[in-house]
Amino acid sequence: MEGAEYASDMREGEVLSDPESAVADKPKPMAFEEKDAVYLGFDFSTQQVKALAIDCNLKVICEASVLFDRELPEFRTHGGVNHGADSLTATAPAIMWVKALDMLMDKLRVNGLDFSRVAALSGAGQQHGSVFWRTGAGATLRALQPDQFLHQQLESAFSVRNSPVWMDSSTAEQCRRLEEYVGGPQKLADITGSRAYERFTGNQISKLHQVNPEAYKNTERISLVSSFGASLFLCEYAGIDLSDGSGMNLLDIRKHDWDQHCLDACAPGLRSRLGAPLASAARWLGAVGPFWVERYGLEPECGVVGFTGDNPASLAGLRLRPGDLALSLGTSDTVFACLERPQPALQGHIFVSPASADRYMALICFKNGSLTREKYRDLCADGSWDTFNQLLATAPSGNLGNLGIYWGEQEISPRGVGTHRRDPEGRPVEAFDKHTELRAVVEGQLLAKRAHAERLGFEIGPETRVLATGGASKNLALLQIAADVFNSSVYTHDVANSACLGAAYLARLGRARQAAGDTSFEAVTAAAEPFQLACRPRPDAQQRYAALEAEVAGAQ
Ligand code: XUL
Repeated sequence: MEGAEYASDMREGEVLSDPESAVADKPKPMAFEEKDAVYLGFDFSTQQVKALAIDCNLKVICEASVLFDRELPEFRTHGGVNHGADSLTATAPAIMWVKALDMLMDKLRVNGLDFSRVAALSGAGQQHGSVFWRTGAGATLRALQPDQFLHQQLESAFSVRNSPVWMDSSTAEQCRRLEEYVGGPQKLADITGSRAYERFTGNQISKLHQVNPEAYKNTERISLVSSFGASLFLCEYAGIDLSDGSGMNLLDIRKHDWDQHCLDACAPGLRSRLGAPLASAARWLGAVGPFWVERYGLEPECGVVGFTGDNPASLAGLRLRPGDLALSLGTSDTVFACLERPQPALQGHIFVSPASADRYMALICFKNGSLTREKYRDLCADGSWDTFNQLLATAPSGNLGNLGIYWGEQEISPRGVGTHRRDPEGRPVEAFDKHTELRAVVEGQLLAKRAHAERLGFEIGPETRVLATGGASKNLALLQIAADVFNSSVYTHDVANSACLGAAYLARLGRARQAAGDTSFEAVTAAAEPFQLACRPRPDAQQRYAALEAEVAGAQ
């Protein structure tokens, strides 16, 4: 029977009966006066589910969150995740996310949200995680009863109880096979925006099909965490958003369709299980299901806009425009950039942009971020950021040609480990004095970010803005070096919950487009608070860093 089922797999170009295809016939959402409208953004993140509501002036009017470990202890997660004995597998129970949503909605109500004002909602999900819906679950979604909790009704909706999440790294074998099948890692990156990564969903599905073919066979639909969230609100399966779908190693990021070769390499019958990807960014999917109207008092016209990944939603929350780059300086450092002409490479990722499908975003994760800066603060500056900054100031920018790479942890971009110091002639050296060391740590990290971003197609121009977020964005000495390295002004903006906020912006964008056609993201977020200028590049910055830049690019 399995063979017959696989033979019916749909091919490229074939029309799927997806809830989205019915959207065009639905009435335009005119039921709310814009001045009263509220937009809700959810974030199904790793450790918690959060939501915030904004009004028509983009002011946050209500927030709530549910922390998995603390508020749902029965699932025994650590940081929202269950780690396998092999230390490679990482999963989370999909039903835990459902139960958390039941609780979150009640908290929003208690916190005073008037659900009848919500004109549209959207959301973000931790990227790459997958939800496997058991055969028949679509019918259950359509028949949700408002007098019961969601989690009571969806208890047996999943063919795989524990959903693989982004921290999983158990699919090295599947990654190797996929790259081989499509003609090598760069070929796969050219199609899907990334070489094969263990956490990417195609490889996770491939593993599931191999180790648990029965569960795969009993699966009628596979969602990302994002489209799973949208499906709950729509009470029907929602398509996968193009931006979040770019984190699967399955989507052709230029054709906006699944790549048949990649599907074939991962598992049979995959196209029909994934459904058609959404046709545009911030896609209006239709109205919330009757469950939400009757249980929470949402209006029947309240719209669901395609949910996206947490990183794309953060890019929207930070309101990056083409030519901008965001530096998120946290435990690990992340670079986001908004691109028009992407060049997929062997490091970093290219995703379709969350706000307009003809643009792209680059995402590069660096494992050695704050922990490295803190380690050298402790070693060279007695644990004091003030001393750290004073020492930084005593070494000139460009560090007289001295350069360091500090990968205390196995680095992701690029793969590597160890500490490497070079003198101005490029000779390896064992140690630097304190001020040279600290400058080498900071300049090395920032130059690597510039090299990786440029390799993915990021072009620094006169209009480029670097937006710094995260703990280290409070450090002005560090931001000045960022301004000099990127030869661009650096801005800061305290955006708490950028993914939730971005999702709320996308909800507003989706509704505006549905009502009035081609509205831009910039237009619907124009009222948001502007960024604050932190530092301008010094006039000779470019010249000071030119030689080092070339050297760092060669070492990455
Ligand atoms: C990005 C990634 C993580 C998750 C975290 O590729 O794996 O940032 O999205 O939620």
